[in-house]
Amino acid sequence: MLNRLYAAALFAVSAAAWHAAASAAPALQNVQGRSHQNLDGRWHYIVDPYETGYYDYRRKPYDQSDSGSGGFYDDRQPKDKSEFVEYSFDGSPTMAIPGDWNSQDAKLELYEGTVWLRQRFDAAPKPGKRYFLYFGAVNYEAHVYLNGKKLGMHKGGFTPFQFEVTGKLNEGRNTVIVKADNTRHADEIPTVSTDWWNYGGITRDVLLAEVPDTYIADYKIQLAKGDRRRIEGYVQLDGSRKEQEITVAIPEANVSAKVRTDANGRATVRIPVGTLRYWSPEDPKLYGVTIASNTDKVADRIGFRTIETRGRDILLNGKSVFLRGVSVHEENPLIPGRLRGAGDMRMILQWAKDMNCNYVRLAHYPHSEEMIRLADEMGLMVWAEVPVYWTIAWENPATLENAQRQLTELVVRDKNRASVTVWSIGNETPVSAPRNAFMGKLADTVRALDDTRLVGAALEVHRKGAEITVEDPLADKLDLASFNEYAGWYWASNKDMLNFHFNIPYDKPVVITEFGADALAGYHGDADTRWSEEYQDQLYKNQFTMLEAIPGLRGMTPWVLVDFRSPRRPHPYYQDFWNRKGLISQSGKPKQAFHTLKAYYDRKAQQYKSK
Ligand code: GCB
Repeated sequence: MLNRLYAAALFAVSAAAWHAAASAAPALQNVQGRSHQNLDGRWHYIVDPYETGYYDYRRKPYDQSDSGSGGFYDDRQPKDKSEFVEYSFDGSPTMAIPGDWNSQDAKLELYEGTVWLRQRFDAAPKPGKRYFLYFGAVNYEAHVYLNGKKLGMHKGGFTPFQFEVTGKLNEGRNTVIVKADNTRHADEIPTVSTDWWNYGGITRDVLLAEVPDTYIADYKIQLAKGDRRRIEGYVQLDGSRKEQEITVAIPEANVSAKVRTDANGRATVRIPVGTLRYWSPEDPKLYGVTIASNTDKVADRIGFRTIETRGRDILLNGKSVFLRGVSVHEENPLIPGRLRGAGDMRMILQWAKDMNCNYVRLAHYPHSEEMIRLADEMGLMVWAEVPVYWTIAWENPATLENAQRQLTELVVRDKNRASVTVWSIGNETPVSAPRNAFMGKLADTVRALDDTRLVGAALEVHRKGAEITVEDPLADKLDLASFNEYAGWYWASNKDMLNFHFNIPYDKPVVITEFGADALAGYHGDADTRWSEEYQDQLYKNQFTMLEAIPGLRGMTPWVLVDFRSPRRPHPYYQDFWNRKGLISQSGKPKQAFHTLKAYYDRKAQQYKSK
């Protein structure tokens, strides 16, 4: 039901396309703010490289045939000593969920394939309530079964999804089984080639959410585009009582407004407001907001700010701002694996703040909702991105639909977060007619979903003799002239990079989405010694010299905050399967360039304060 609602409202992704890549519905807004039961904890798992638990020996999926049992989702126990069952979750090892499998079992470190995971929980479903089984993220393809019956599937490793399980829950014990498969495919999003670890499994929370029969499925409460005196958005109900009066209240701002939902359960929200304490990195003010219908009520903490461009300026709440940023992967260098909770996330974001950052690029895929909420709270603007990375299957319509759906799931989830200032539609996608068409559609999709943020993409540079430029028709569809450039590392070196200069032919704010150099922490040499801290440090200094000469320079997110694991980085001494472009080492120690970037950002902060 909700699925169809979204498909209708979200125009760009047809219902059929949504079903092709996912039978799951887009997730409930603010799931943590609802009554829920947490299904995290230790889940039993079975590694299934040949997918024996999914296909019969004629390679027919058990869950699509009547051929009976065999599928691991049955969680079968032999009824007597003569029954033949070849698997068992009982007695199989357990892993912590949320958590990637690669870091929890040595034999899974580089594993790409299927793992079955089982959790049991007790439920006491109440009449008049609806229930949703919610997954924060499963990488990459998830098939979900409840009490032996398939609920559906979802593709995409970084966005939430849910299944309605009203009427499907047992009173008492229930069993949820997930077939998670992180195999890379050329026509998926991302594609086979990336520069990060392909962590598999259930990497974010699993919840059983309980809502009333007619409930607040979604809402957007934000300042209108470019207008600090008006809150604009919508409330969407789902259920049998579609037409209701809704109260949107922000007590601290003396706001209490009533709107009525229509026959589709939708109400447009337009509320004039007085001067608010606008959210900014210096004052990350969040207001308590409640949305109440006759049947449901949900509370959130929301910041209000505007973000716009004017010519080459970026304006936050109408004031010129410089994006003092850094790029971040969702990985903990200290405890292997994906970030698992608020503690990990706070550590990473605090490291960025220690460099005097006011902005982070959460590369190259949607980070968790918790991370974005922390950025809201800690005062960091966010560039949020989908994993449309390098060369994907531009001409495959299913790949486009998948990218649109992942982008939609990201925007649906994070549209109420003040910290999100830029939606990024991809990274280093090479110019060609099919790619331009594909990326153009993604830009249209994101603009139609949300017009209150900037739209960016990490473009590539082109060199013409000593000139570094960007020649990309996609730039016309973006708000920022944003690009990656590896002067001094992948081309040129500290010795000669200053012979190059930038010529950026767009009347837009220039934001450098990446530059950087690898440095093995503790390895010292002179500024010409590759892999040394001195090389990286000098490269940053040279970059500042070059970048400061760009008239529209308004920000940067050097690559990258912390060393991160990558299978494409095999050098035995310098890399050892780590990308060493971190400003902080794998053990959490700042490298020289960390201090250099901090000093530069301190100057920038002063410069913009006096504007
Ligand atoms: C890039 C990519 C990033 C890589 C980085 C590198 O351009 O966007 O994902 O990790 O370069 O280190 O080469």
